[in-house]
Amino acid sequence: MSSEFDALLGDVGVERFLSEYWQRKPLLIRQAIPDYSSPVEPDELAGLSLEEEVESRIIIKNGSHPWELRRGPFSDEDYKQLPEQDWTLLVQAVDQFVPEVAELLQRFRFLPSWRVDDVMISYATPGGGVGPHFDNYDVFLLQVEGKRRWRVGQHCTSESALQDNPDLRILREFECQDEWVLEPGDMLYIPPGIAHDGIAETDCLTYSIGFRAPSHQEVLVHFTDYLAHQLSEDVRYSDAGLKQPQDPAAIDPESIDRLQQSILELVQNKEALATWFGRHMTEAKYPELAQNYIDDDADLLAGLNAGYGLIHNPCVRLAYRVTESSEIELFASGEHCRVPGELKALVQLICNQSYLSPEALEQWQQDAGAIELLEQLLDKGYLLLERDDE
Ligand SMILES: [Mn+2]
Repeated sequence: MSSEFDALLGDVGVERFLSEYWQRKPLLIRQAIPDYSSPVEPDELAGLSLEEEVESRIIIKNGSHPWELRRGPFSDEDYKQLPEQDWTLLVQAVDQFVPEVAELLQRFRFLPSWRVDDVMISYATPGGGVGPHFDNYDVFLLQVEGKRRWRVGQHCTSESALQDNPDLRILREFECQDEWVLEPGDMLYIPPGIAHDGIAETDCLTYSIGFRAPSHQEVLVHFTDYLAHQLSEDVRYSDAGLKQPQDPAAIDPESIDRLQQSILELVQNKEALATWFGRHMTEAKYPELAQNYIDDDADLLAGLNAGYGLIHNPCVRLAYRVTESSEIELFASGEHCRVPGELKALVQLICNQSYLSPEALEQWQQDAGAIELLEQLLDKGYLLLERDDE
């Protein structure tokens, strides 16, 4: 089966990428996106790192100590004091600040969009890098400007020995298994747990398209917390029919069985699990930022009539699911709402299209439920009125 996304993956294509490489092994794709021109120039990236709400770091290979980490926001003065080379600037979640960068994510829609974490952009001077390390997330490293040498190494776990560095998780050992020099347009996929090390050969700009996966620890803690909030205080441990214990001080296996039975019944609630998961996976990275976009005067119908469409708030993640009773649960920024199954096509449009034109929405304008849903999303600032040409 061919897919519109095949070109991004070179000769491998989507189907083979998913069966052989995704979460399994690295893949180098030469000219994955030829002629990609960065919507953000290095000086604009540095400009972003001066902003309070932007998460940025500078790593200097031989600073006050090896691999010195400095955290933003930075000042012009900070930049003046940097050495000639051997340093890198990393700016997190640029997709949330620059919609043209978010556009890049459209090319990765052969993967669940709720798995996307962010697009981090790094600028490096020759010799710059963050040291050999591994991540728990899948990442696609797109070389956008200049050249960077990437080496990939062994499989790592939380047991892997790290260097004695207060700030960065740099591996003590690196067993190089492959290495390539990436040029503009080339892309390298690295699965979780694979050691990698990228060193700039020239001034260079690299985009990291990162995917997130919750740890089991996170799932257990947050799902049970969500479940617990829905339970009333009067459902509790019960031992009606208790036999007189042989030793009143002993916790007997039957008591543990009762307890385990009630826990299993609680966590087996698949609908609650699905709702929690949708909320969790759409939680905003920077919830405060999303608020900045709210326009209290926005009027949906007037906007549509005036030729405005709707775009996603760049800080908001959206997803949906079909419930057991065939209703639709729409998730946005860690919240959810339920709408009738008839609105499925609208919800799909909302979640998948980065721009909803007035024409695309025309058929929904007579549907009170549809209008109510869109107005709700507009009021919350999850969708924004915008003209196509803006
Ligand atoms: Mn990495």
